[in-house]
Amino acid sequence: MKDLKLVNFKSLGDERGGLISLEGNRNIPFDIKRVYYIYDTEAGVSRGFHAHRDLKQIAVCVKGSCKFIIDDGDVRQEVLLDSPLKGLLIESMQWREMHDFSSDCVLMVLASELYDEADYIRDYDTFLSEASK
Ligand code: T46
Repeated sequence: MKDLKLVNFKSLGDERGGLISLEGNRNIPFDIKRVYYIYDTEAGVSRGFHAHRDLKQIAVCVKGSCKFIIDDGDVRQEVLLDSPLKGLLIESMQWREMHDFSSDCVLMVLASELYDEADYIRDYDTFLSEASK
């Protein structure tokens, strides 16, 4: 697998506080069609456990932290997201798991497509078989 792609965002903040601007096809490498965020995750809860056939996403912990595992069917890599200044690019056909959410974690995700359950692969063996094609 190629190295995980972390995108560093430029802070436009000043003495009043922080400000980050995210723009499709500028500092986000796709047209942004959907934004969602995950928050108030209970202690010990893990999420994800799926891949997407076509979807690309950028995940940003705008508050707190959580750990991502990204698996291309060959190599599993782990990354801690703990800053609003960095985004993890999640490519299509990458299995993802999210663990170790801090109690204050707000995980914002920018997505290249509208929600489509048919794009999900929620079974790991099916993912491995599609990833090896
Ligand atoms: C991903 C990781 C990082 C919708 O109806 N619309 C949406 O836009 C989303 C994201 C979810 N949903 C529904 C589907 C499920 O019934 O909300 C429910 C929870 O979704 P899910 O169990 O897929 O959530 P996570 O946290 O496991 O995964 C989410 C995204 O679904 C997924 O695309 O990459 O965050």
